[in-house]
This record gives sequence, structure tokens and C-alpha cells, in this order.
Amino acid sequence: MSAAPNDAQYLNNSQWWASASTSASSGSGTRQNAGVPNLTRAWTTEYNGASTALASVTPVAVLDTGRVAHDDLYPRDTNQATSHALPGHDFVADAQFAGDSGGRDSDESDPGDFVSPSEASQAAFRQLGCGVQDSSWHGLAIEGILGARTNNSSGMAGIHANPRIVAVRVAGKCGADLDDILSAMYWVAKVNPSQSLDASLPSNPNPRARVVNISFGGSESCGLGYQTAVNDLKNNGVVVVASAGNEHGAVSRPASCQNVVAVAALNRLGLKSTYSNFGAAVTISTVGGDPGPGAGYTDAGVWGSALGDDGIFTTSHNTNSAPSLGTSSNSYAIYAGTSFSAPMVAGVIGMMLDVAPSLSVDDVFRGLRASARPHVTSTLIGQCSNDNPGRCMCTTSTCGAGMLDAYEALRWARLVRDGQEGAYTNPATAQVLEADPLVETRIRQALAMSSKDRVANNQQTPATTGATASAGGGGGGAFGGLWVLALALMAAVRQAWPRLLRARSSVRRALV
Ligand SMILES: [Ca+2]
Ligand SMILES: [Ca+2]
Repeated sequence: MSAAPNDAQYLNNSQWWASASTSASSGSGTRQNAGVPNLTRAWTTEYNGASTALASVTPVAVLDTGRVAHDDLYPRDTNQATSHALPGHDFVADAQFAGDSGGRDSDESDPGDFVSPSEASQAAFRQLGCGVQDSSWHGLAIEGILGARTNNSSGMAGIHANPRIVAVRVAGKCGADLDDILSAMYWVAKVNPSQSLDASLPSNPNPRARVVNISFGGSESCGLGYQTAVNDLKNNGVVVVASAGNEHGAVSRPASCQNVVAVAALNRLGLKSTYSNFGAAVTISTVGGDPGPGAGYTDAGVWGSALGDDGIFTTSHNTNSAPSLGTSSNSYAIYAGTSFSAPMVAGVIGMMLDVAPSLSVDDVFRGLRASARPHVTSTLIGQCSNDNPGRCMCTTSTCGAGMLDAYEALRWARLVRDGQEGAYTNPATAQVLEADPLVETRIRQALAMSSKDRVANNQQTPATTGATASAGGGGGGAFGGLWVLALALMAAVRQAWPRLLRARSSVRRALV
């Protein structure tokens, strides 16, 4: 159908997550690829977005920190009918945390979510435990995964070679408010809310986004506000994809809500990433990066040096506070977190809907499950459990139906479109990691260090102080613990420490 991309970082395999092979016997040692989502085969043999008219491409919404210009992303075009970057919106209502002139407006630009020393000393920031930090460029990283310019010889390749992305700003400094997220969900989906919101929604000039990526998590249960929004979107054919969270414990919200595609993170081998949450709520898993202890990475687990991978290479920005205009600030970085596995799935769902636009949300769930590759197996490494919550062997009860396979998902979608769903069979069988002697050597190295990658959850000291504490404030923190997921920018061009950004509790209690 088309050739593999010619982008430099794809060719040199920095972007291993889009690798051509899912075979456990390609490469060497921890360079094994059993966990990757089979994108190259999808692009070259089943569906390539570049051959699709842009007006027919499914818009995918990214609710995150907003847009940052980057040479390897498409600029916002004033002609929305033919633009890869559809107009977004800034839903960050609270001026104290907005970082711009304040309030909701039509400019989705990310002004940086850094916290300065003077800001960190203010009561509102201290109440949230929100300390001095650099800008994350979290939304930019996700946009690159979904839709970096493909086949321009430079940088990386995006999942969709011809994307239409709606970047919406919902997270400012210290996290995001629930009402801002819910408002953005309804806005991108062009759905009338069945619940009250803080403010009426502005008009949306875009076609309906049918996939909404939320790389956010909070420790509380789903809540009525979130579930109502998810259901309202589902009833209009819009699927919400969310990260399972990074606390190597229970699935966070909104991934824990019903009807949300909840995504856990795998490493390159197909083991659960050391940080990824897990449990029955997970729908499917795919790579999210799982780095070893290099470059100052502090949350690599005991086994990181033996079984870690190189993290997820994607677009970034090389300033630490406000963005710098001009291409000199374009950069790439390596990230890790379920924040980055969710857009892998969201991007593939977008292509499934390109192929078969009439798919319902339930159809998408069925297709993801039917087309997933079985989780890898190991005779040496234990299954994931509360007693073994780090790098561990996934099962369908802890990491969803299996490992995302873009090629199989698109083949499934094509057969459904052609009325032949009954003809679909998934040919994949579970890969046994020890079948590759190089992998077995690595596993035995890991086991020689410790019997487990992490101690049991109930003995675990949080890696980041306060990371799992309730946001509190305002009388008990009814909305406590709503965070931008932890992310680690390492090596490559930028360096930062892994961290959790805490949510503000100044959200309307009526929505819980
Ligand atoms: Ca604003
Ligand atoms: Ca590129």
C-alpha cells in the first residue's frame, strides 16, 4: 500500500514504538519488540492515512496542556476544512492557574505549566502541594505520537500520516479542574450536556471529534459527572480513551469509568511497565515506555537496568518555563507513562473510524478486543497482582484483552465495513519470552537482583512525596487527586524529573 516512513528518527529506530516488527526474535536483548503495536505493518499493508482525503479523516481531540508550535507538527491552518490542526479552545477557567491573561478563550496555545518560586509560595499552590516545576509540554508530546508530520524525512512519524487533531487546553499549572475537562469533552464532541456545567459552551467550528484522548488520572472513583459525560459522548458515537495511571496500583479515573477505553502501559518486551496501574477496568494495553535508571530516571524499578526499555520518543520543547517562539525551541524527548500509551490506542481508533465510520463505541470496544495480540507469557516472571505490582506478566484480568495491534485492528475494521466481521480471525498466539535466549538472559539477570521488580503495594513508599495523597483543601477534597499523569522526560534533548501534577480542588461538588 505504501512504503514505510522516511522520517529520520523512525529510520534510526529511536522511534522503536513504531517498529516494523513485533517479533521477539528481532534485534537483541532488551531491544525486543513483542509489545509494540504493529504500526508499520498497518501503514504498509492495511491502511495509510496519507491516501485519505483530509475531510474524511476522523478528528481526534487531545484534552491536555494545549498546543505548542513544532516543525514536525502541522501548523494551525486558518482553513479548517483542510487543516490538520483544527481550532482548539482554552477551557482553563481559573486565572490563578491559567498562566495566560486568564479565563476561557479561543486560544488553545500552551503558555507553559511551570510553577515559579513566587507562585509556589502562594497559598493556593501550597494548599495543593504544588511546588516549583518546569513546564511539561505534556500535550505536545501526545500530539506528536498522534500526528507528527510523516514522510518529511525529518523527526518522527505520527500514528496518522494525515491527521486532524483538535488540541484543547484543560490543564494549567498544577493540573486540571474537573469542570474544565467535562466542558471540553462536550465541546469537542459537539454534544449537548445532560448535566450542568459551570459555564455555557462556546460554539465549535469543527466537525465532531469522535475520539477524545484524556491522559489524566485521579485516584477517586469515577463519579457521576465523569460517567455522565462519557455516556453522553458514547450515545453520540464518540469514544473516550484514558490512561490507566502510573501508581502501579488501581486504575485511576476517568479510565475507571464504564465505557472508557482504559489503557495500561507495556514495555517493549510486552511486560507491564513498572509504573502502570492495572486491574479489571483496563481495556487494552500498549507500549508507554519503561526506562531503565539512566539519565537520572528515579522510578525505574529494581529491574530497570535489565528489563527496561528506551522510553517513548516524541515531540517536545526545550524551554523550561514559557514557550519560545521560533523553531530553535523544537526538540524531541523521551517520555514514559500511561499518558503516552493512551494516544497509541486513540490514534489507532481514529484510523479504524476512517476505515469504517459507522462503527459505534461498542463496536470499537469489540474490535480492539478481537484484534489484540495475546499478552506475552513467561515461565519465570510472576503475574501482575497487588503483591507483584511492578514489571510483571499481564493477563486478561489485569491488563485488558491483550496488546494493541494496529494492523489487526484495521483489518478487523475493514471486514466489518465490508459486512464480513464473521470472517475475521485473529492469527496471533502468545509469545513466550524465554523462547528468545537473549530475553531469557535478561530476565535471569533481573531475577538475580530481586524476586520482584517492586514490593507489594501495601508496603510501597510513594516514589514522589504526596503523589497519592488527596488534594484535600476546601473541606476534604471532594475532587482530590485529579492529576496530570506522571511523566518523565529523560535523556534526549530535555531533562526533567518524573513528577505528578496535582489537580486543583476548586471544582463544583455537584458534579461528583
Ligand atoms: Ca485563557
Ligand atoms: Ca517527521
